Amino acid sequence: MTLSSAPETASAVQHELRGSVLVVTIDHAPVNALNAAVRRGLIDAIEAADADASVRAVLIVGAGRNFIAGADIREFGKPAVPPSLPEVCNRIERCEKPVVAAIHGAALGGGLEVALASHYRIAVAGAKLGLPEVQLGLLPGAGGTQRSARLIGAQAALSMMLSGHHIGAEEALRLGLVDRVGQSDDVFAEGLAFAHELIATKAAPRRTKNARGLADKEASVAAIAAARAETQKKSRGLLSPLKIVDCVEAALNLPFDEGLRFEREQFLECRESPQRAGLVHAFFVERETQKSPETRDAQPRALDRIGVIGGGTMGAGIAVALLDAGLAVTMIERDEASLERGSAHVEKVYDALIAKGRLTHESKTRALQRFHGDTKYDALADADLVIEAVFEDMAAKKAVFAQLDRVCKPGAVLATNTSYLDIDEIAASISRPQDVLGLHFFSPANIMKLLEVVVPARVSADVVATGFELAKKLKKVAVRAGVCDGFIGNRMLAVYRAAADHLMEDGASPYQIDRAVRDFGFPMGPYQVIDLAGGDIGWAARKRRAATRDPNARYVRIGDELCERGWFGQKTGRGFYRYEDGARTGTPDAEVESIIDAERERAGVKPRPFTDEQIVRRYLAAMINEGANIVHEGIAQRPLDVDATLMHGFGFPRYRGGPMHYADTVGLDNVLADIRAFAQEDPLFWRASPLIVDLVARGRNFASLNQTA
Ligand code: 3H9
Repeated sequence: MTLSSAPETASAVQHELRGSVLVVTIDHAPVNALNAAVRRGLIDAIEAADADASVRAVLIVGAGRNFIAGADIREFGKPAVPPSLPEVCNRIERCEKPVVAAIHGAALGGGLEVALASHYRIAVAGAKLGLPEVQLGLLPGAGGTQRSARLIGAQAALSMMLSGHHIGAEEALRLGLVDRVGQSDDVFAEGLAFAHELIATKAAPRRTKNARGLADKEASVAAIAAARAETQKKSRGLLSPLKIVDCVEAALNLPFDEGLRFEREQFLECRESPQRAGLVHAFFVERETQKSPETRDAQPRALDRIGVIGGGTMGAGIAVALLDAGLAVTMIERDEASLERGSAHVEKVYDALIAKGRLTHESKTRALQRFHGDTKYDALADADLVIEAVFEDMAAKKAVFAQLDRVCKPGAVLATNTSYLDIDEIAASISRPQDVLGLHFFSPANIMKLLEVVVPARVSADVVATGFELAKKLKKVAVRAGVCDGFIGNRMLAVYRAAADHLMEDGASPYQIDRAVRDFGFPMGPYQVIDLAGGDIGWAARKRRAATRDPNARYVRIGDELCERGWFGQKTGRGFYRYEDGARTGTPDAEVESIIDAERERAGVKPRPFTDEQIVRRYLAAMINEGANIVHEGIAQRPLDVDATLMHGFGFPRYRGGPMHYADTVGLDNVLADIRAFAQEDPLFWRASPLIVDLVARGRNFASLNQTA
């Protein structure tokens, strides 16, 4: 059971006496975040409890689906309003009557800190307890580092805070984070019974600051040292993970109050940092992108039986993503041999997961029970949604859609996974254009979080809403995109890769470019990515576009030179890097450098040196400028949709919040000045986006365009 919400006019925290228990209910929809009103209300309630002799225990519960989801993230970056959360937690801990926190749903971050400051804790089934601050570039800043370590020991506390993962009620009981798990899911009844029991047994307040979880000093020192070594290796670009370790060390070595002061200083430093701003932006972006005019206005259609056309890498990856979400999948291939290959591809994805220990044979068997293959389109007569993933050729796609038009039931959603073809043209080729949608997955489709929901002109709103609903089922970040060559992500990729190629021909080596881009925070540089994906893919696209390319546009031939030698990257053992004996990490190749030298000479370029910073500035200016064009043309609804695309499909570091957020942090006027300076050399490539020019003229930034769609 969950407690029902009080009317909106009611205050964010109510308290009422139930016998001798003061029941304090936090009621601040949607997730009981600890904004100023809730903080004030909690202090008032505890003051009331201490002042009233008839109160013998206090029970804190949350209304709605959660206990408390944490500090109010929307307050960060704004002037602080007292009381602070540390003051609230300290006041709860000082209460002279026993305080029970009864937890259902989320008790996260500051929410768990309120529970830790309470004297007793009970959780019911479905509770999620965690300290996820690290995922927002923060650390628990209301005593959480000091109290959690004292309560459950250094190792368990570090593991919770460094991973940011939440745990369930049973696991919390095992760790000693809660005292008991409720017999039923009625959190109010369970909490009240616990409070009455404490009164009956004359239990005194039990303050977590006095808990003995760090008593084994040797074990604590070892846990801290191990966490520090591990964190130093893993937390590139992030500020808070090492500070979390420092705070737990402070919990071990300092008196409680000094530890709290130390934690506060570290917290404030993190809160004011750009990486916190980037990660909080990312948090909201991931939620905002799910909102589109269509999801607001229309209901999704049914989504149980799904068809996938094509069993290549993409089709198989999509099938696995669907199966993993519990959906039934029918794969169509043109003949038995192709179908067998397609099924084998699906199995291979699962076998790779089993080999890595991420999946059991039983789970694979269970998933494959929902998988069927067929060579006849008629097998899709019952499908609610079909995703076409055949090769990128307009005639082939139209042939598939003609079949779908013939066999699918009325109202079935017909989606294409094309990366760049004109979906309006595909839609116009059949009798039901209103049912045709783009669902653009990224490889590997069962892993990559991004799904571009591409919206053709004649599609009906409920079909678009169905695309978003599918993304939700697949736990993907859906971004609404308009129809154009490359949609949002690949269109931007083409431009910033061209900027990288220009840098390479002008004098930077591909190895320096990759390093500079990695040091910025991308997991890989552009040339490593080309080698991983296969250089032949881009080569084919370049050949396809050759006829329509502006003859005056700069064209760098280095990639073509490598492909002409059959150097397609990892799969051929050579690309921009050498991969000796099947190695997955490449080594620089002197021969590639001579090819680059020869191309520079052929193009009449006198090579010049670039610093890593200059490389990153050009790379990002190209990315930001094209992102702005995409927003300007309405292909992306808002700058935040571009941010989500780059963070979830193209490795843009989350802690930098995406290219558009990043542009705001460096200042749009600075980005514009860079673009104009680069345009001196190549005015055709570096044309400032009208959107940037307009925003700079009006003294505004991209964030000002990020209202809800
Ligand atoms: C912290 O606590 C710091 C302290 O240690 C120190 C302080 C001194 N604030 O996710 P949903 C909004 S840091 C404000 O779609 P679900 C969210 O934006 C915090 N708003 O629902 C959305 O708004 P909208 C540590 C918040 O059911 C709506 O609530 N805590 C907050 O799928 C529904 O959210 C965390 O990091 C917030 N804290 O999942 C927990 N949280 O409707 C962050 C959510 O306008 N939250 N909103 O789009 C979550 O993980 C999930 O929201 C939760 C619910 C699991 C709670």
